[in-house]
Amino acid sequence: MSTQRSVSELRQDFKILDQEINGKPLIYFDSAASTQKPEQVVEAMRAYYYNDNANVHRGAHTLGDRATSGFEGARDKVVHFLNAASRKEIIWTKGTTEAMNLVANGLAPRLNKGDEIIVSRMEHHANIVPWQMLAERIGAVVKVLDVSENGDILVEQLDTLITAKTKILACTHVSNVLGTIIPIKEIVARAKANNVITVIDGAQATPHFKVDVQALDCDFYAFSAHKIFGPTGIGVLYGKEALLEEMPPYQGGGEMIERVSFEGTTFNQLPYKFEAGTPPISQAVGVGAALDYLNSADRKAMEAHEQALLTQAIELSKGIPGMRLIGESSNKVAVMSFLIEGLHPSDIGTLLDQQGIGIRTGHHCAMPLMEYLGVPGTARASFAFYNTAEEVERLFEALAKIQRMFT
Ligand code: C6P
Repeated sequence: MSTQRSVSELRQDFKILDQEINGKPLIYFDSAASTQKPEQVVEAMRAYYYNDNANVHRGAHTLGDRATSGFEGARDKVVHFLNAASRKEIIWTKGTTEAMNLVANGLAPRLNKGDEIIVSRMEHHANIVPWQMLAERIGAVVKVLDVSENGDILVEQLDTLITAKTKILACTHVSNVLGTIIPIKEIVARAKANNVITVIDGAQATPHFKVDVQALDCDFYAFSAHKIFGPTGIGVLYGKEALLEEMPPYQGGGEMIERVSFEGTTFNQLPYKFEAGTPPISQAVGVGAALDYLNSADRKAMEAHEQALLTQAIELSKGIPGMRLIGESSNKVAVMSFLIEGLHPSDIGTLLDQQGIGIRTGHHCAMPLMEYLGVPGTARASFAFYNTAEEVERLFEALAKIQRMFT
């Protein structure tokens, strides 16, 4: 018999959810922007500061050793979480955004004028702008992989999009706007067949399902801890060892060096070559606790629960006159972008907040996708395993009321 706790038991670990906003019980439907943190994560970070705080890799003392083992132990947990081949392949970053900037910088020496970088139209700005900046620096060209009307990637387009000049393909695993799960394994296979390096944005995939970077066979994969129930200020770049070895450091300073002299500097081994300065130690401890938390839970049950919430929401949306869902792929995570005729998305957000319901509105840092969809923004409700069917019902009661009163 399984000893794993049910999703309703797990919700009790999220004390923040147990409060009123504007006189109504809080409903948090903005987990795609940042997830809430279970008590176990907050407690691990508190315990670190109360008992173990020191700098890492330096001190000839017990606290330094404890801090180092918490920090490096968390890295080992990430190795397991992503099924990386080695701890050398796991680089701590500030988050997905910094990871993408690090890769774009590191791959610069591989590119020549006129080379091509492919990005999809549904990317977050974090997986567009670093490539545009790189392209500008080198004189390379950014090409766009298109999206179908219901929000899927047009994978077959790669047959014509990839040319002899294509060097990099950067694509998200899950769209933060549409919720679509992209067939990354297939995309990577097509890229690999043409010697194209693949950089995958896992910011919205890692919170929802298990990822295996070796099975995907991608070259790089990034995620942010704050979206997987961990702290802000830290994230991960996974990279294949051979590629990381050949890449130049991203930033210079302490930690990332082997020997410094005014005649020249040599760099530390992986992964430290990419981790200049005192790293985010308490945050790494928090990541370790978040991964322990996920490992101790039944991820399949979490996934099934989220999917049930999504199905319920899609069904209820049919009862709201003028409500239009944005992103109707048959393969998606529990993210629901929508519009209601006659209402601006930001007004929907404000009116829902008055009912204690927190969603996100706007362009979701995906302006090119908004332009393609022909909308200035959307309202987005995103669900996590700690949400309930009653909360989804309350969302739709509130939307029905707003629709009646304001359109
Ligand atoms: N998306 C959202 O509300 P950072 O900020 O570095 O932790 O993550 C950036 C990022 C990159 N890729 C994807 C697919 C993302 O969804 C995000 C963050 C949040 O959708 C905040 S804009």
